[in-house]
Amino acid sequence: MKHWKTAIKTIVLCAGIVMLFSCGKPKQASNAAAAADANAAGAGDMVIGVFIPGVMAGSATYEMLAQGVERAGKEKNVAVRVVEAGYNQAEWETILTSMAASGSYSLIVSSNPSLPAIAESVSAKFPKQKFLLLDGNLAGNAAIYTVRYNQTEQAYMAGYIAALEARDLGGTKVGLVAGQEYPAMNEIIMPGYIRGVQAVDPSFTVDFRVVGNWFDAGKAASLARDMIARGAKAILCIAGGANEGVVQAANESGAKVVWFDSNGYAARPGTVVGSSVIRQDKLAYEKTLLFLEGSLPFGAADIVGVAEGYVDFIEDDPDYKTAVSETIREKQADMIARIRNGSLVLQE
Ligand code: RBF
Repeated sequence: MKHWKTAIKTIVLCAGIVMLFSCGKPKQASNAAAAADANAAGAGDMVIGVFIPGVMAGSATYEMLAQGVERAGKEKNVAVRVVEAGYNQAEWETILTSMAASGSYSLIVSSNPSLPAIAESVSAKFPKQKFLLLDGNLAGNAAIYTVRYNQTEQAYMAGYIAALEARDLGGTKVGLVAGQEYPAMNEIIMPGYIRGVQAVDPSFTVDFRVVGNWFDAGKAASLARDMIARGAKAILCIAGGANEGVVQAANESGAKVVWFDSNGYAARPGTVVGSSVIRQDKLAYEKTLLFLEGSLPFGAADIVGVAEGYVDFIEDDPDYKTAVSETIREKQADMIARIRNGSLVLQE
């Protein structure tokens, strides 16, 4: 009798875990698939998991994350499994918990400012699980290493080009469309953007709007149309898959768009006038390699920026040269040179 109860309990528990890994989450791993990967790689139980808090399509930050980890895995012959956790943020901790509970992952890599708190809570239940978190900040947990970007620099460079373009179009206003509000947005990115804008002209103002998610391009387009109607001449978009709506709206009315995280000039040549980027693929690759070599400093929290080569502004794209006048490109280049040579210090 007792045995039956234990057996039933075990079956229910296993079914629960299997369901968790197979219900409607694209590219989600099953334990069996993860184990198969490990065997295929000939690396015993070494599987590195990449937890995508959202989906990859339309979010360069996540695409670069997966690319970087996969490159390191390939080089060291270690299997990498990407788990897209989807847009329902309420499910993220459960999904991350099942990954840790599976015991399949020697390391779980992820990225965004909300992950440190989630990973810390998972870590309390599964202390052996190691985490590498980019674009997040947490020091002092022996199972977690974080590294974030100097987003004051990244946002400042975006604000500067937005204001130069707005002034050129006879305006005094620029915009920022964000997927949602979060501390890094409100306390670092937004203030950095305003600083960049007002370095061009202290009287310029920023119209800030929030989509409410990272996928609704229709909503982003209507927000952008309204901003443009109220005088915004250039808009920075940080809204993942919803960015396309901002590009659409700007394109209809001759307003300009500034891209964040990756090179976005090709999204609409002539409309996209700036790309303020992070080298997330490079950072994910290098930190994963460090882990595989046994020297990732768990417990530490680092920050990298322009000086270290992980924050940049793309100036050498032909579409930048066609979209932006030489005079404006020179002004932008001067400002970037001042950040590089240390005469303009943008600390958080
Ligand atoms: N950025 C994206 O590009 N796509 C996303 O799906 C996305 N989801 C996020 C969810 C949360 C809870 C938070 C705090 C941030 C998210 N970000 C997303 C923003 C991302 O971490 C980063 O701040 C921006 O990409 C700018 O570098």
